[in-house]
Amino acid sequence: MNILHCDLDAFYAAVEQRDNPHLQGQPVIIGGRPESRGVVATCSYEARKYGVHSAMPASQAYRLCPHGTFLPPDIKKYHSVSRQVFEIFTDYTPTIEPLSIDEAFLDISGCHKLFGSSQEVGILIRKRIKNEIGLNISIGIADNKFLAKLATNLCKPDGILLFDANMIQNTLPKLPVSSLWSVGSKTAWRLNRAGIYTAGDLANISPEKLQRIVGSNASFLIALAQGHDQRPVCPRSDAKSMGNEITFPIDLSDPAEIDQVILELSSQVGFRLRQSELKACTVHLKLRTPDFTTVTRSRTLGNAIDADLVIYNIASDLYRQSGLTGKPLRLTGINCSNLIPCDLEQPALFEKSSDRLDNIIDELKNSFAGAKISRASLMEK
Ligand code: DCP
Ligand code: MG
Repeated sequence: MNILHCDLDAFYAAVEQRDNPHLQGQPVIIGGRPESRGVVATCSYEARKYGVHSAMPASQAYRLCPHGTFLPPDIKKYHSVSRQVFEIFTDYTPTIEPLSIDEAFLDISGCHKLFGSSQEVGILIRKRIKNEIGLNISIGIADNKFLAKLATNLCKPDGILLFDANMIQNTLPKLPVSSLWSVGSKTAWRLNRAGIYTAGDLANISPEKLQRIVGSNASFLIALAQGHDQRPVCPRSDAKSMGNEITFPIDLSDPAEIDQVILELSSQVGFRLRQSELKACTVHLKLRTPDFTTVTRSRTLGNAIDADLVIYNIASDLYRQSGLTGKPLRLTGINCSNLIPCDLEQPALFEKSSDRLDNIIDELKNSFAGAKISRASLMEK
């Protein structure tokens, strides 16, 4: 039981509740303004009781929870909190695979002598994040990545759960197929249509039959349904590419709104690159139209990059040159490839002004908590 999956609870909303005590225990919704066409990034568990969730149009969230407090995201602040959280992880193991701004796998095989059992390490990490950062993190513990993440989902919010042999035998078979890694709503629908509803149903099916339904993913899915997952925790620099994408709840066509999504995705990918101490030489933009046609555009640079705004400028440029500006889109994604570790990169002759500004803004925000400091260009957008 050496794999920990750690995921902060209602991350953006929890940071705002921490920094504004009058919001504690209240429904807080982070994202677009209720009157805008924006979407919900996340919301506090108090707001989830009303049916509000991530990616829902903000106007719908307002109808469900009109008394909620709606706040715009303060991405820079969340990045700096996230860095503090990841720093705590590194006190326990170097084998950390960041999945997003608030989520990571930790392989803690080597740290039992120093810190005790996996459960004790989990308890310690939860306590430190609560005491030193003021946030709740849920932690799943298991023998492999799939079961650890499943455990986190089962114990959220503010929980810790060991997915042991007893749970593999008694709990896993009863879970719906949608709990399995890579089974989205479409695959779940196809499985259900074939009479396969639970992980238990999947665990006993012949690979040949399953292959006819899900294709080459069949043996991987059967292994997961039986509680097996061989994938190692891939620390930072093993990744070949890093990307994030968003499928919109309703198609978007307004170039300003798409640009805003590109900015958000750039900051997510930039964050992951910096967390992994990697830089990218190629930026890819992926656009999918309502008829599922996927268009990708990419640009390879002479230097390696990791700053949000540099990624954004390239991706936004690719969007404008894509021929799809103003056309409806159902998905937008950004992927960075040709990754190199930061310490292998040739040092730039002159520090780029955008990087320097990133650092200055981070420092100011850290020194004056709650202050509204941002780039004018971002504020205009
Ligand atoms: N996020 C976003 N847009 C989404 C999903 C998430 O901007 N469609 C942002 C806001 C979240 C953060 O990423 O706070 C982390 O995502 P999670 O999926 O971990 O969601 P939360 O941490 O908010 O809630 P949970 O307790 O379910 O983990
Ligand atoms: Mg989370």
